[in-house]
Amino acid sequence: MAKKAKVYGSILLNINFVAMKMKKFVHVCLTPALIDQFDVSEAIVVVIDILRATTTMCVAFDHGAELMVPVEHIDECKAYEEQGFLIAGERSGEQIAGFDFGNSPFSYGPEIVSGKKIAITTTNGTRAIKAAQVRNAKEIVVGSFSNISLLSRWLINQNEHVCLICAGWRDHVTLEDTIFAGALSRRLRPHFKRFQDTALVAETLFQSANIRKRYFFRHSSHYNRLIHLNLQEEVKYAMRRDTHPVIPMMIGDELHDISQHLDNYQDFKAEILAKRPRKSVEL
Ligand code: 3SL
Repeated sequence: MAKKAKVYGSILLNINFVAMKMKKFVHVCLTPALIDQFDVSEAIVVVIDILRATTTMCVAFDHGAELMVPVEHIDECKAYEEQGFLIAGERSGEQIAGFDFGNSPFSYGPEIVSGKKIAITTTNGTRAIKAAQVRNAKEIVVGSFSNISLLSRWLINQNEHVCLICAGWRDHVTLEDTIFAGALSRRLRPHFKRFQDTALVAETLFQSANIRKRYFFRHSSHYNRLIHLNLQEEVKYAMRRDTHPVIPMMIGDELHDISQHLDNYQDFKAEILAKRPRKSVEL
């Protein structure tokens, strides 16, 4: 009898857990200009900048970077040099003069970034991260095709609302970020109950893009911008799946890879926060 009660008890617990999970929503924010339509304080935000910032961040962490500090402004980024950081900066696709790197995933080889701290500023990607941060997002993680499987599995296990923020281009919607949001949303759909309409918009776009890849590329404005800069190989690289299975998460003002601590990332987070009560650099 007691054994039966225990079994029923655990079935009920499981049903409750699944029901709780099913109440969580997935929002897709198509451009940072729409971010105030969402209360991100109760959600895990995934920042998406496929070409190229969030792809490049995944590469840097997979190649052993210790941490990255995303900042909005060029001077702010430069100021980190004095603290021994490598500095990475891009505007309109091109490396900022005097910086160690631009935003090319190919510049972040293990021999260059392993064990290093990197401050980074990009036109849209780092700006989207900061936009989520000032709105007190519950957590902020970085998404790209290169970490899609690990990231989606982790999101499914968190039992939290999720908001996918596309960095876009200067507040405009971009095809590649929306397509990725659709790919991720599609993986989350069986595990979440409530999806905002933009999630379906993104998923539908992802499905069409899967069938007509060339058509979508040819019409993507940022793809064309990068092609003019002779960066077609980078675009191809950014579209490859699961090449860099890491989960960069904002902890304080820093991005850290939590992929080694997936079961209990909160302990890792507390450890980092205790070790580094550092404030952002004063200008
Ligand atoms: O906008 C950004 O943050 C960048 O990713 C743009 S670029 O691909 O480096 O041009």
